[in-house]
Amino acid sequence: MSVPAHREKLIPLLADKSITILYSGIPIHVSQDEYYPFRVSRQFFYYTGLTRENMALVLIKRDGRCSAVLYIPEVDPLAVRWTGKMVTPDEAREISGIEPIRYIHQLEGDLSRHMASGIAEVAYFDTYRHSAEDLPDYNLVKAQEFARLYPAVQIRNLHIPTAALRRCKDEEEVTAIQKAINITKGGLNAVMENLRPGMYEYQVQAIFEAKIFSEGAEGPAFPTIAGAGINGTMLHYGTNREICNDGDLILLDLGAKVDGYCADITRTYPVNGKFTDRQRQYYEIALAANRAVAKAAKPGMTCRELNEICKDVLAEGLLKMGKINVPGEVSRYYMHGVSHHLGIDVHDIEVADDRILRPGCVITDEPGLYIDEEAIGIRIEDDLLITENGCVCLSEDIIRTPDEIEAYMADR
Ligand SMILES: [Mn+2]
Repeated sequence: MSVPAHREKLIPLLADKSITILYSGIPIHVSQDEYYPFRVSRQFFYYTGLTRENMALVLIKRDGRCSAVLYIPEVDPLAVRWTGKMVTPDEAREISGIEPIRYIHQLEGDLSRHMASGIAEVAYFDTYRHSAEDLPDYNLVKAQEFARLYPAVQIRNLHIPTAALRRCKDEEEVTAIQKAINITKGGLNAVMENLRPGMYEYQVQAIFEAKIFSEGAEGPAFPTIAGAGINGTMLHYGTNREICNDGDLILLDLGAKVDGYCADITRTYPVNGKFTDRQRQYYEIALAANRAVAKAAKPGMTCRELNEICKDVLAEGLLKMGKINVPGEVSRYYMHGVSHHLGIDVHDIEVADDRILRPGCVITDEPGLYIDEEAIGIRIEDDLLITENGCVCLSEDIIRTPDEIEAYMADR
């Protein structure tokens, strides 16, 4: 992971006489002695390559120069006994490329000394808030604490410069996404090999997840969606408790996570291995939209413009079928955007006031049709890397045409 390069790119975006304090996060309590699985701050991961709790990165910029210090917990033999190995200073140095490494219990004292010496007029924290109803996350809590202690220091949001950097992926990031996609492909092939009428959706999920774990993925990039029949028309269906009936389609929106990066792929398969004529008609329309977006995506465009292209193709197909009477009615059967950015987050962070695609952006291409009254839900999702003059489909060889799918499922 080229995390030192990520920090180097951040430095020019930071104000002079500034301090940046970014925490990895703390485990969130569920009940009794149970904690939610720890999820590291994605920004902390981007700048350090580390994924563990109770760590912090501090950057101090003055006179155009920037120093970095990484704070980690001291290895505690009792904690190791219960929950396994901790990151040693040598490992932290090796992974992050940061020197010096100090202990997290030294951070408060260090900050107090820095601030007393008047080192910073600006302090960067990750103060991103997804929704006003959300509990504040750890970085936001620490920003509020800091603001109470040092009210004269201006707090700025580290999320903003970080979004600008994370938007364009470097070679190593693209490699990680490609690995995640390749493992996802294996999982989807395993599904096609084993899918049968009468199976439960969770069994299909299990086939996919067993395969990606066995191929070395960290796990699913997000909760696997396996929706058969009418459930395929619910965009983020995720209970996966129902039966896949003969004659149903099953919509699978899923992905592996590898080296901290996500794949996000959707395929829609006939449960019994063969599309009905009606299903195939709709499928071909969604596929035409998928191909049109992959053909059009290039630097200078926006995801909104790609969505217009997608909607035009879907509307044209539905008009031809006689399913709708005017193009605007397409929104009855297609109601989401065709693209989002993809990276460390499945819905990767975006730059709010600059949505133009650039080389290095990785976006999804995911048209769908959701026909409730016929219990047909179809989505075909690929991942595109924007290049200098167009794009490459990183998931091109995950089979997607009805003929390919039927042939693969017949040959099992
Ligand atoms: Mn997606």
